[in-house]
Amino acid sequence: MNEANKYRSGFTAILGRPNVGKSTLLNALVGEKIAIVSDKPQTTRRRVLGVMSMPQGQIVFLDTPGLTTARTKLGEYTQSAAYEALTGADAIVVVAAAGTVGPKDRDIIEKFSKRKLPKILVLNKTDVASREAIARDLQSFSIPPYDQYDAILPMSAKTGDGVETLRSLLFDRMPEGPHFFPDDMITDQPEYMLCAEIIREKALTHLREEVPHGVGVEIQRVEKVSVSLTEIHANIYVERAAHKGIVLGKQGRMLRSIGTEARLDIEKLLNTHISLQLWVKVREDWRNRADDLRTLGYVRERD
Ligand SMILES: Nc1nc2c(ncn2[C@@H]2O[C@H](COP(=O)(O)OP(=O)(O)OP(=O)(O)O)[C@@H](O)[C@H]2O)c(=O)[nH]1
Ligand SMILES: [Mg+2]
Repeated sequence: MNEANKYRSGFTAILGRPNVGKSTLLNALVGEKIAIVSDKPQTTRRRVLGVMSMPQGQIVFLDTPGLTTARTKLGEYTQSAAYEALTGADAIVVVAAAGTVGPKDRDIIEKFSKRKLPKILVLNKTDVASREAIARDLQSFSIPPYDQYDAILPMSAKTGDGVETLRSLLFDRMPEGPHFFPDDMITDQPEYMLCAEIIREKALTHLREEVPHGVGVEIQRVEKVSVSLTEIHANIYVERAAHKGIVLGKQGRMLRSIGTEARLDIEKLLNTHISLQLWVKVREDWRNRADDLRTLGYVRERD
C-alpha cells in the first residue's frame, strides 16, 4: 500500500465554552443526531462519542461538556469528563462562536494553543455573525499567543457551511491506524441513554432559568408490549420541591408537551410506537449527592 492509500484513524476531541455549538457540530460531522442540543448552556453532561467512517479511514469524535467553573459535584464530573476526552486525542477542535468571543473563550483558545498536537480553531455560528466580526476574530487569533492552530475555520454547524472542510482538515491529520469501530456504528451510547437524553433535551427546551440545570432523567423500565409498541417509564428528577410544579405545568400541560415531543423523537430513533410514561420526582440537591449522580449515570469510567 502506498502512503496515500493507508487506512487512517484517530480520536478528535471537541472542546470549548458552553453553548458555542459543539454538540451541533458533532451531529453535523457524523451526519446523525446523537448529541442533544439546546439554547441553554451546559446541555452536555458527559462525553459523547460519534464515529465518522469512510472507506479510507475513521475519525472518532468526542463531544464534551462546555468548559466552565464547577459549582456542584455534577459540575466536577462534567468538567473532568471534558478534560478526560483529551487523553489519547490525536487532534482537537476548539470551538467559539464567531462575533461573540469573550475573555473566557480567549483563555481556552490560548490554553489549547500550546498543546502539541494537530488543532483546529472553529469560529462557529457564522450564519448569525457579520462579515466584519468574523474578520476581526480571524485577525485577533492569527497573532500570539493564539496563533499555534493548524487552521482557523469560520463555519456554521447549523447550516452545514464549512463542515466538509473541517472533515478533510482533520482527516488529513489522522495517523495511520486501525478500524476502531464497525462502519455502521455511529455512537457508543446505549438506546436507553439516548432516550433519557432526548427527554432531557425537551425539558431543557421548555424550561427556564435555573430549573433546566437541575433536571435529571432516569429510564426506569423499557417493556416491549408488542411487535409495534414499546412502553418506556422514566423519572424526571428536579432538585427542589418548587420545581416539580413548574415541570408539570398548569394541569400537567408542560409535562405533556415534553412527553409528546420526546415520544416523537424516540419513535423515530427506535422505529416503533412508544408509550412514554413520565414521572416527576423531587431529589433535593441531587447534583451534589454522590448516590443520585450514580443513579443517573454520572460516574467516571474508572470509579
Ligand atoms: N445560528 C447558529 N446557532 C447554532 C449553531 N451551532 C449551534 N447553534 C445553536 O447554539 C445553541 C447551543 O448549541 P449546542 O450544540 O447545544 O452547544 P454546546 O457547545 O454543545 O453547548 P454545551 O453542551 O452546553 O457545552 C443551540 O441553540 C444551537 O441550535 C450555528 O452554527 N449557528
Ligand atoms: Mg453540548
